[in-house]
Amino acid sequence: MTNSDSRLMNRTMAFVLAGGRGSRLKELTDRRVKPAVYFGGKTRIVDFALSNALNSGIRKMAIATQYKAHSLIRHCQRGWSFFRAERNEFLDILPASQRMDEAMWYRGTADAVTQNIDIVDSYDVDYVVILAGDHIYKMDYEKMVRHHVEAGADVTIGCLTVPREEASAFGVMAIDENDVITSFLEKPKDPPGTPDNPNVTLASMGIYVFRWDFLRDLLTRDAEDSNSSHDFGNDLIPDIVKNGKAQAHRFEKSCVRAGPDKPAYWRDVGTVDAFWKANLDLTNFSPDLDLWDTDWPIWTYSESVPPAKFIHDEEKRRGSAVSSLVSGGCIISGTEIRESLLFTQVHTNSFSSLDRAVVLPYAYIARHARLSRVVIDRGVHIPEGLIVGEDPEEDAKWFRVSEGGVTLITQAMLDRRAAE
Ligand code: ADQ
Ligand code: ADP
Repeated sequence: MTNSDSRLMNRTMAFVLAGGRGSRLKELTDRRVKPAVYFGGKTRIVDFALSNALNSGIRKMAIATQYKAHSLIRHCQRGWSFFRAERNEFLDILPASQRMDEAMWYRGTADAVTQNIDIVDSYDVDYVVILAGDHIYKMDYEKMVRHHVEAGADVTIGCLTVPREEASAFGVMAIDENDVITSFLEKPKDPPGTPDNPNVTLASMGIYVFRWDFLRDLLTRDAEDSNSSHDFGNDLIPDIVKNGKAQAHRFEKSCVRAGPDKPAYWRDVGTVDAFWKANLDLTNFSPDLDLWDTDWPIWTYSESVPPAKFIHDEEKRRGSAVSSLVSGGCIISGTEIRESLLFTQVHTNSFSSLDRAVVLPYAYIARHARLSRVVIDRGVHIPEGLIVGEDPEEDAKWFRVSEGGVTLITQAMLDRRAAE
């Protein structure tokens, strides 16, 4: 490796797009944007992209925010403030602050970069990795940037194979024998299969590597184009595929696996069902996402809290958790918990039970509650004796029951129920 090679990551920045709501998460994104949604007991979704960048050796990052950004901004300020400007390290939070035009929000994902061209210029980098802040995965972006440099591409796009029936939510591509992209369709209604398997499609992960000077020119031209929606997937990527060289980078090449026999793990926890399942998968004997791996840690803002406490006495209280993750600060007082994930500072009470429950921070569960297949929002106060997960019709009267039969409970729903 030459000296300049070893400094590749010093010349690279990560630009994280975190402005879109994530409306399929329903009431979980009423008050916070999808990247700020909690995941995995201690972390939030955005921590995965940011940690990947940090673990890949990137020390210059920007995060573009827009919709309901307060909790995301607060999280980044508290948890990601260890960068040192004097060492030329940054995490800049870039709210759509109408810097270019008083009435202008970010019009699309590309516009979120365009409106900050001067800030990216000030970083003085050669390469930009564009990331979405809303997926759960572990990936070494350095390998992808190297692939981009070696291929001499205009853009390199992270991609993975997805079942064909799920592919209309993605940009899908066809490639040649060198993985150069020959066609690209953004969210096609009827996605094509791959040549060797009609049931799967090669999909864009929404991760792009560009040379900054190339992207800068492209964005400047796009900003002037009144026919453009100023979006990477709709406008910029199809244009490069047609007129330049777009390289596909397969996720398998740079994913960080939980073990040698483990699959390449990537999840879009974009629906209540997917969110619930991906969280509970962590309670498996040997999960496909390894949060304990000290070689590729997921960094976050962590509250200083005491250890989880379990209260159990043989007479009346049976406080226990099996096949579960229980975070710091929890008090499990006489509650039986199985296959569940409890975030920080959850307090549960006697004679209650939780089964396959995802419980966000600061939730309180009173006595005699019986909850199964639920997602409980932050700070929710579950009243005494509430039973959920046994009568879908009754649950659907008050709460949000997903297609997969998972019940989402928020405080607003409980308040409505109490007022009846
Ligand atoms: P989508 O999944 O539709 O497609 P998109 O809505 O473009 O994703 O959002 C990508 C990221 O940008 C998200 O993290 C979102 O929060 C953020 N974002 C959206 N609008 C924004 C705005 N105006 N300002 C700032 N940030 C914004 C994209 C690609 C597909 C690809 C999928 C992979 O277009 O080709 O397959 O991602 O998930
Ligand atoms: P119950 O389960 O009968 O509803 P509580 O949960 O109110 O009872 O209290 C049970 C026990 O939990 C208490 O005796 C105490 O030891 C512990 N506990 C309750 N609140 C706290 C707290 N804020 N900090 C530490 N321990 C607590």
